[in-house]
Amino acid sequence: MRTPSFLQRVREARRVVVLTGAGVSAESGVPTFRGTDGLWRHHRAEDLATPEAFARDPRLVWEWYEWRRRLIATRRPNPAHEAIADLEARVQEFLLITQNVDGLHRQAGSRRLVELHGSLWRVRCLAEGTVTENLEVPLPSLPPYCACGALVRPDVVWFGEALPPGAIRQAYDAAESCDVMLVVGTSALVQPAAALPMIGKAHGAYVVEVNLEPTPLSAFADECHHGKAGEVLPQLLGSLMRPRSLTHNP
Ligand code: BV8
Repeated sequence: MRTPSFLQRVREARRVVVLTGAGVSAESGVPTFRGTDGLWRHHRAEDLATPEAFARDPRLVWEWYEWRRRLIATRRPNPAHEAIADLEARVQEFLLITQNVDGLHRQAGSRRLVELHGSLWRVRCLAEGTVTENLEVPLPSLPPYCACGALVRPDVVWFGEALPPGAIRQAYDAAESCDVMLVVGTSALVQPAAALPMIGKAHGAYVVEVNLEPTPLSAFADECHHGKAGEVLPQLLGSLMRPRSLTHNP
């Protein structure tokens, strides 16, 4: 008996989970974290995305976020984001877990999603802890302030900070109970997100990786598709979108 393909498994799956990283937004023109395009004014993202960097120089860190917000505001979701949003509509139980903070999945129509690392379109008051959506481009001042007069920070998870308990619990629960996990555009280096595919696999999920290059996950995945997510995903999921009668089951 031939091993069921990814498509057959998705068709038969009760619960599908998708985990994405910066690579899913690359074809929208958003720099990835560790790619050659990941530098800003010679700073590495990892050096700026920390509470220490913010405490030391909130203006510099906000200039980096302002630069990203301005860039992302001019970008649109690409076919990879759209294919994932289409998949959500066709699966009984679906969860998209994203490490990205750019908001492009939501723009593409994804609704059942967890933003593990927060969003750069939300800000959090350092005094009150209140979180508000902020789509202002450009920001009124750098660094921006709350109406109460205190500094605000981006509502994202920095290195060395704990992930929101609700978000990581939801992600672990989904990874432990899914039938298929599709991992797209992540170097699989950042924890605890990078552990999710292994948790899925340990609980019997069929794990498929779509990435430009091999990652530490590649050796463990059941299928690896190396290429651009905006090209691979529509091909991989495209026949799911057509009625069953029109597609030849490979
Ligand atoms: C925490 C928000 C504990 C900010 C980000 C072991 C266990 C636990 C923690 C650790 C551990 N080891 C180390 C740690 C600490 C650290 C960590 O993992 N460090 C790494 C660098 C080793 N983890 C943490 O600090 C986490 N916190 O563990 O807290 C704790 C507990 C209790 C109390 C206190 C503390 C917090 C991690 C979250 C950090 N915040 N972002 C912001 O964005 O401004 S992470 C950042 O990296 C982004 O979110 C990004 O999405 C994420 C992961 O990177 P990728 O998405 O994978 O992006 P990358 O550029 O690396 O790769 C892109 C891939 O796409 C590449 O493979 C490329 O080939 C591919 N690609 C490119 N183009 C395409 C493509 N693929 C397809 N198509 C294309 N077109």
